[in-house]
Amino acid sequence: MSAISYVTTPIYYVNGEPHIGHTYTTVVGDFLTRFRRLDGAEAYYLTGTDEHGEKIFQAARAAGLEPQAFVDRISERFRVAWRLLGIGHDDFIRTTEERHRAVVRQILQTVYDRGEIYYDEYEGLYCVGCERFMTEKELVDGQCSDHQRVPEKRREGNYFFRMENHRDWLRGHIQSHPGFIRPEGYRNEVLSLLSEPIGDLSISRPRERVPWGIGLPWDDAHVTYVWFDALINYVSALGFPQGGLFDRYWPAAEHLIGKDILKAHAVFWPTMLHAAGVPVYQHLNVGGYLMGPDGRKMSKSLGNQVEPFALAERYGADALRYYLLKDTVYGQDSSVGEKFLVDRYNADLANDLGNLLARARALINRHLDGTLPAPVQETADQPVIAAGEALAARVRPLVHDLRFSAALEEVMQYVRSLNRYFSDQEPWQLARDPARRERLGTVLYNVVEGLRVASVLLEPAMPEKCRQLRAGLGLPDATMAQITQWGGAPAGTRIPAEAPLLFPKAEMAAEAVPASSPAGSAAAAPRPGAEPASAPVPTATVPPVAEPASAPAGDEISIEEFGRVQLRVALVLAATRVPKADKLLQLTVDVGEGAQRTVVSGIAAHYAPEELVGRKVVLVANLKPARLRGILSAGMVLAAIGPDGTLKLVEIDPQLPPGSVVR
Ligand code: ME8
Repeated sequence: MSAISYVTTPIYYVNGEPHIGHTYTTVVGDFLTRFRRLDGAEAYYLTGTDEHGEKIFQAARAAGLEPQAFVDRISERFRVAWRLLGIGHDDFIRTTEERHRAVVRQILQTVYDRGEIYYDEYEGLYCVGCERFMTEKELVDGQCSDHQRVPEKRREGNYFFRMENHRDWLRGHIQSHPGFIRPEGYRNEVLSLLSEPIGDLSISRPRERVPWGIGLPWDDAHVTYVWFDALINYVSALGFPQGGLFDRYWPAAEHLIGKDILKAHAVFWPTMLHAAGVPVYQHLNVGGYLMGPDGRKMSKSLGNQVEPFALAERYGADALRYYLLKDTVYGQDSSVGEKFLVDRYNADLANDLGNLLARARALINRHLDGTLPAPVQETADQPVIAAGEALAARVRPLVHDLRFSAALEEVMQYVRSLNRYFSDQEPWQLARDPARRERLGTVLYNVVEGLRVASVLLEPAMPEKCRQLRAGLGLPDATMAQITQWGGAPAGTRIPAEAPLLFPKAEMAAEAVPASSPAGSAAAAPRPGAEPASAPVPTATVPPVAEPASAPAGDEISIEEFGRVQLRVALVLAATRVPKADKLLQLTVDVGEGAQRTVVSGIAAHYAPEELVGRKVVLVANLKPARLRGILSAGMVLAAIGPDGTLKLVEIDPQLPPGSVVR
């Protein structure tokens, strides 16, 4: 593998909110970049927003805003979205930035000076959704199939790029570089497209019709066609043509796109580069489409949209990332939905991974003084050890071949083999026999080391959770080079006595995540009237930037009155049902007072007792004790009531120690 990696996503249009399709491509890019970086590569990851053109101009007008104010607002939503999902891009480019505009003008001038651009009158069918002229052949029943609308007939004076002149060269290049466009089906699609004339490309729009764009350097009455402008982001972000980033990363360029923009990336972009005398990219990786849970194209009218930020809020960003990578085959279309996510989460993350971690931690803390012992391996340990050592070697080529789901499945199979080892060796039995202490230590060491190995290979998919997994074992972060030798977890490591439950079992929400639901907190809920009714921008799906707080409702209390309520972080140590009481659970909690407290809580219809152990909740600690069904309850656990009456515990950052004051 090349030691340099430069991965890009499409720059997304800012005429609407970030959605699951954008999320998917951006998560794939983040995964690829993190994987390579862990594997020793010097990796650079670029994303951004596409902000010029007719479509954006129309959307700004409909929102009643100046184009710049409009694009500033939506572009920021994308930044916030990627922060929420743990995307670690190195740069975020916007086409309205001067650093980009200058490079677009420079490339246009070069191509113009080389005689590759001419002026002509043109009549054709234009789809504003695609922002391009369509050929009759591309239409289905006279409509653009991507946007389900009849393109407009347009006649206007445009500048044209002599794209057709580069067709033979491009065909030759694709034929002699098998990995240029992948997976292969898309390569064949492009070769077939290139087997007939592709014509020249209109690269300008009259400013009087589209005032929102980059003026042509030689004729300011025309602005640059949005695709010619947007594609250049991949080099302008690297500071083209000056050395530095461009020289380092461009030779390794690898674009990730969805199949909807194949032609622009596989035909327009390489011919543009060729005409400008710039080497072309290394790879074009084409992803399939995510469909609704019903297998149909997602649309507002069908109500089958999947809202990524509501899902991330409910199940965690890493769970969503993992699910998108694991349950799709890159390059092919896949159905996605909340139910599928919950099933995948419970099977792989809560059961296979989280459970094993919790069990190993509990045994080490209970029987080995919370210290990882040195192993003394036996023959029975060989399968797990040997498989661990070989794992990275199996996963690497799968990632290289864009088979992300298969790569993650390899790691999960290994986690399952660790689970089998754990149950075969029965460490809880070994713990009963003082003479078998060494054997107990070895089995638990191997499970911990195996979890460490898995955590490094899963980290590109779940960066935050994998770090937490290692923290729960007292282990530092590691690279792939540090897992190839068995035994990297140092004997003598102290295992923290407390750690949050990594993947508490998930239940499908009573109601599916509603379309256009806010990204979580009540503060992010769309406020009536916040957006002009006619705006094509859907209601907030990412928390709007700087929402003002809403006015207090109902009776007011003073800060002093509120101060009398003592709220404390409580760790649930045990939970049981209260006999003959459907609604009540008896909880044993640690509120950092030395002694434990008993609290009776009316949440039995909403939580199973075993789900609660290990969670940190908020307790009203100075509530007058009350006797419920004969049990003295010393405090009250806070929960929120959902619209349908379901109760959800108010949980708190698991890093906080029991007894922490909440105010
Ligand atoms: O096309 N499933 O921006 P865009 C999977 N600005 N991926 C999807 C998807 C779906 N249902 N819907 C969208 C543009 N995508 C241009 C790009 S690049 C120089 C300019 C993803 O906001 C997929 O990656 O319409 C697709 O290519 C991209 O979003 C289109 O985003």
